[in-house]
Amino acid sequence: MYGNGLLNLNAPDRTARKFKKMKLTEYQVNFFNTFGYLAIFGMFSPSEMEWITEEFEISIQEFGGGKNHDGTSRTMFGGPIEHRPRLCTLLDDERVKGLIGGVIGEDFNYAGGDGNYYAGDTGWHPDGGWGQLFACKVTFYLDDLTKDTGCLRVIPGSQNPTHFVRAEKIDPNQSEALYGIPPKDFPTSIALETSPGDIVIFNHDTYHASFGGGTRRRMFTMNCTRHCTTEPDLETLHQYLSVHSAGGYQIETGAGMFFPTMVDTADEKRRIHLQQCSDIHDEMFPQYARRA
Ligand SMILES: O=C(O)CCC(=O)C(=O)O
Repeated sequence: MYGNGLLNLNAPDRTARKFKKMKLTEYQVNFFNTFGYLAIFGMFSPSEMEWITEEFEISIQEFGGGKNHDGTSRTMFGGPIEHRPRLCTLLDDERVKGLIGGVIGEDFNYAGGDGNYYAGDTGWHPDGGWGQLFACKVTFYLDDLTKDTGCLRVIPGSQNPTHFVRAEKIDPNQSEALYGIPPKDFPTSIALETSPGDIVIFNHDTYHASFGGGTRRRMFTMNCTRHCTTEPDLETLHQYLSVHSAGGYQIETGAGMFFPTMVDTADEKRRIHLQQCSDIHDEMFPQYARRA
């Protein structure tokens, strides 16, 4: 079930998998720009989700500490799509590229991501406070999730610096103390119930959360930024990578910004999305750059 009136808006994209190249409609781009997120239901077919889920499980088990997950806290690992050649191809997928490219430009930078077995609630937070559409996150949830079992929630429009949450510095996690309303029901927030294959993209500045999930809620993300050419944008990208990168987290990938499989299996088209972050990361964190 998909509430929030989104079904109609996104219904045409249930057939997206039939088309090689996906181009967002003007309505979808407007929706994303106004509300700070966009859900594409049924972007990946059940058979595609079978291999994606299998590859994710191998990745988190072998590279991500999944074997030690006991459900008491979140297990998280970096670059979830970067450890296995087939998962790396998500960055070559015309639908994924059409989605990201449609909101931040076709020459977008891929900037890693995180793979998770989540345990319990994730409180309200934005991933950034750039005050502009600088970075976005693509989310893959690998289980059926409802409003009562941990689906993604967003506060539509909260990416905008003038939104009341930001302008009035309201912490939605304090909703109970402030209004007597549990944070999961924070007024104006919506629950995006999804099944595997449904993809949600959101602006990093958009407040999001999850409530009521189990102890092994599987989810992975792809983070992306705009390709930068101006001085101010390049400065922002440096700031971004100083935190949100392998070097920022002091993780030795063996190949700088990305894990080697992502780089070693990249063709020219994929490199367009790897180059800028990789170059800047090598400058900022030469100690983690790949040795020749
Ligand atoms: O599904 C969730 O728990 C929310 C995900 C999240 O907070 C994030 O990816 O930043």
